[in-house]
Amino acid sequence: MLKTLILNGPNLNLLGTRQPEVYGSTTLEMVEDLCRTHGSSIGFEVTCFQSNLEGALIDAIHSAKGEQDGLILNAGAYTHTSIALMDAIASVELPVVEVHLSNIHAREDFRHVSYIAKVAIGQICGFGPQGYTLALDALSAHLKNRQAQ
Ligand code: CA2
Repeated sequence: MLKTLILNGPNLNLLGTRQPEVYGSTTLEMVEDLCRTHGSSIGFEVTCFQSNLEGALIDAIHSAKGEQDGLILNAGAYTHTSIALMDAIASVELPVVEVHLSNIHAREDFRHVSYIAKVAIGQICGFGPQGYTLALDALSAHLKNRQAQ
């Protein structure tokens, strides 16, 4: 069984409780349940972690090396600011799929820049919670293609 860590960054613990017009009414717990269920249906053991702290997210990325086959990351607002998270991803050499609930390219200019995109295998945004299951499918396909080569 393949293993993946789903990481959610700052303020995503508030999902489903505020700003439903932007981020929907699904809670983070519901998103994580969806990921575990969909993950196991396609052969993934899914671990979930959320933190509001940049350093805790970096530690989780470092710890994934040798433990996980890939990562799914919604870095929240750190997406647009964190060279440290980008460096952490580059250092572990694991495939990372970047996810955003909202379409960051249709929002304010400052959300159009992603440091994560520079080191991710791809980005999924604008599909709400379904973006996480699409990311699992994309990671699965990526890992299978790599095995076949
Ligand atoms: O669309 C996304 O998933 C974002 O990563 C969400 C971040 C935002 O800064 C990024 O530009 C795009 C914000 C997460 C805040 O989540 C909240 C959820 C409910 C209520 C308040 C904030």
